[in-house]
Amino acid sequence: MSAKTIARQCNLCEAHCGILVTVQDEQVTRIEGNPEDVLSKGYICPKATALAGLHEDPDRLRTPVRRVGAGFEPIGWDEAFAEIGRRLRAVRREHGPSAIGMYLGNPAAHSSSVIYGALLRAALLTKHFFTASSIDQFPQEFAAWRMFGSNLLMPVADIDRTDRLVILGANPAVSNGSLTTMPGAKSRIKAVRERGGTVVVIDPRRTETARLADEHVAVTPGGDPFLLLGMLHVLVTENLCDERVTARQCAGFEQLAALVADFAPERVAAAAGVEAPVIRRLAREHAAAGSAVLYARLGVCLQVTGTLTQWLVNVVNAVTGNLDRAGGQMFATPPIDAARFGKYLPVGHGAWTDSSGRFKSFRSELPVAVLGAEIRGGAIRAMVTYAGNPVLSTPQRGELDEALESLDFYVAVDMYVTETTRHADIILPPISPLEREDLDVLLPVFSVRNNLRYSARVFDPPAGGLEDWQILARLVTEVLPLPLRARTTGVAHRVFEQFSPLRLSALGIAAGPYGVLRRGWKGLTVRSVRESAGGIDLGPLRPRLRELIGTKDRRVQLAPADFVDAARALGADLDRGARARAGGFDLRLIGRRHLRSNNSWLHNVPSMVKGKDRCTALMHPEDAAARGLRDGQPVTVRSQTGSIVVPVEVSADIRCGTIAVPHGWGHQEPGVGWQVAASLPGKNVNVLHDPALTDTFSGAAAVNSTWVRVETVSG
Ligand SMILES: Nc1nc2c(c(=O)[nH]1)N[C@H]1C(S)=C(S)[C@@H](COP(=O)(O)OP(=O)(O)OC[C@H]3O[C@@H](n4cnc5c(=O)[nH]c(N)nc54)[C@H](O)[C@@H]3O)O[C@H]1N2
Ligand SMILES: Nc1nc2c(c(=O)[nH]1)N[C@H]1C(S)=C(S)[C@@H](COP(=O)(O)OP(=O)(O)OC[C@H]3O[C@@H](n4cnc5c(=O)[nH]c(N)nc54)[C@H](O)[C@@H]3O)O[C@H]1N2
Ligand code: SF4
Ligand SMILES: [Mo]
Repeated sequence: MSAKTIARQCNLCEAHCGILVTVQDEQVTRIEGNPEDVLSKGYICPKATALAGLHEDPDRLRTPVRRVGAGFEPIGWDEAFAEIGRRLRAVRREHGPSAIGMYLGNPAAHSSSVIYGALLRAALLTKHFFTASSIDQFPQEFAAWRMFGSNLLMPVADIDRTDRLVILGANPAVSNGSLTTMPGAKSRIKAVRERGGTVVVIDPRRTETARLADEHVAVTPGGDPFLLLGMLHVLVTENLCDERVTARQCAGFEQLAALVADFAPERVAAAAGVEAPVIRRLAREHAAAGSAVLYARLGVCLQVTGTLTQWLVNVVNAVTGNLDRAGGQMFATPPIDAARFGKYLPVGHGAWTDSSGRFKSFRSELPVAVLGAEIRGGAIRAMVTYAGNPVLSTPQRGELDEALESLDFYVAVDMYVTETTRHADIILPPISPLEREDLDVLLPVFSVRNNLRYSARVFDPPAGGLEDWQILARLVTEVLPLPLRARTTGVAHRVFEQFSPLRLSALGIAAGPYGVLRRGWKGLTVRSVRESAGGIDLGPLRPRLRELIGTKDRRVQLAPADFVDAARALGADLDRGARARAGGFDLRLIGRRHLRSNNSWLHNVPSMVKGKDRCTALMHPEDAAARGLRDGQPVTVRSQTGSIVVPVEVSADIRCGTIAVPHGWGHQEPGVGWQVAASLPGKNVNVLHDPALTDTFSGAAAVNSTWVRVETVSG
């Protein structure tokens, strides 16, 4: 048969790079970047080729399976749904709706099937809803909600036009950007310098991104809020703020000025781990640049001070006049303009709490760090997980395995028997990514250019194969209080089939800013996107804060009172450090991502794991020498919560006093279905992180804050 080439996107991470997939005799023979793609312009990372590996992977589930003893056996879809419905309804009847918990993982957000995830969540009416957001961008949402009046208003760094890019706690050269979706981040960063701009990276590690920068500032882990308060002190006391813009756009400048008065660089330098003259210079240069943007992500988000730091990042941008202008922090105008309605959606902070009463719900969710505790305490009796692997991805003191095992019933929507889903009674697998067609309607909200792109199917779905949204729709019909007839005759099911995510998206686009309802026959349609193999470019980001802002006075809140109080109380984190060191925990543990790894789930594709062991503890030569450690030697990394044994990797790229271990490893558990992953298991770093240690405001897990010690392995 002759070869054919199909244009679509790689949906493994947020970048959603355009790819060209060549197929011959039902085999993928080539995956390459699509030069016509309006956002990625031909760039792909090595993970794109993993799509072929996933498609062909013999370990990938192709039919529903039911647990029997220690293993799983295939069952039919109808039988599976009937059983799931019976069991979930029984739990709800006996213990109420909140006894069914739901966890929605990261890949869910990379396909429009997520609409049905939200619908299932609504149908379950449970208070026990969790997502990977609470070990990801929760602090950014919280800061956005308080400053701009909507959690959806997380600003994007306008990297393609800025004169000064300052990155803290992000490594886009590896991650390709998150909540500033920037495929080909390396070229974009290089381009800032090529056009005469400056790039600074603030990170305890000299990362792949730092290597591309003019300057690397090796902040101490958790030191960022001190650094930013010091910068704000300089901006305010040296009159470097853009008064005209601040007066027009913002409220609370006086309170902010009063707060930062106490944070002179000389006072915060030690806590930040950055010398005072550097802090002063960073502030002056940010103010002096034609345009400048501070861009921050996971390294500062997943901290006790996550919300606080994100607030200060936004404040630095706002007071220097860099909010809502080209080259600064901006808001996209996506084809489905969810952010416009964000201000009308209540965030409902604290509408309910976890059983301990300590953790408040935020936009109808509880922080995932309490998941294990809620199950063990009996508040959750059944679980639904969709595209998530919380056993490896979240800190649970290593107790989630036992907790999941203790459930009355657990159903997982996933295509692998993972460390998490191995505890399920039934696993429902969607078809392979290459068998799906999709429209990327979520991520344009955070893209560096406005765009709309379409993914064509590479292969026809196999007979009887279902997409995620179809599986989730069936689960909705099983848990809704429908008359039995509606379920058994499939009426409800046929109704849902009329409302596929693609159709719903088409409606959203028609009603959106570029759609036919606004623009008439020239408007953007799904058909026009389908016909353009690289998607449709909808132009650079445009100023639009006035239209979006949802605060009462329609101004950016520079100084929410509780944030100001928390900033004044910042010393507490230093106290925690002093106590930890007194207890013999003398190193700070941070995370690390690799270009060939994607959270917990690409380790079963051989080309993604070949080469040397990547689950290592990166350590500075001085720290290694002080402990008598050699490169490659296995060491015990111990925290107050747990311990793991991994090889040490000695490198001057990391700040003294800090070690970095990647997450998503630890595939050695019995019964997991991914055999390649199980043969190179690595260790689960999240057993070292204390689930009780969370961002003060949002409850997000603070996994870049953990005090550890490193010892030679005894015996
Ligand atoms: N290859 C690859 N790409 C990915 C992923 C992946 O797993 N692999 N995951 C995707 C997902 S889900 C996300 S959310 C994004 C994440 O995207 P990023 O946030 O860009 O990714 P990280 O590598 O976690 O970057 C965090 C950085 O913060 C630094 N850091 C740690 N602690 C501190 C601190 O206290 N202060 C400062 N200033 N820096 C600190 C770390 O050294 C690290 O360089 O990446 C996405 N892309
Ligand atoms: N210590 C530490 N922990 C971290 C982080 C960190 O930096 N440090 N990063 C955190 C971040 S940013 C994130 S986003 C989370 C991720 O946390 P999770 O979302 O819980 O975990 P993933 O590893 O992304 O697991 C994804 C699962 O979904 C399945 N899957 C993949 N694609 C699909 C699909 O299309 N449909 C279905 N139904 N299933 C699919 C995979 O088989 C896998 O089991 O991890 C977090 N954990
Ligand atoms: S950066 Fe890599 S994994 Fe992410 S979408 Fe692009 S090709 Fe796929
Ligand atoms: Mo993430």
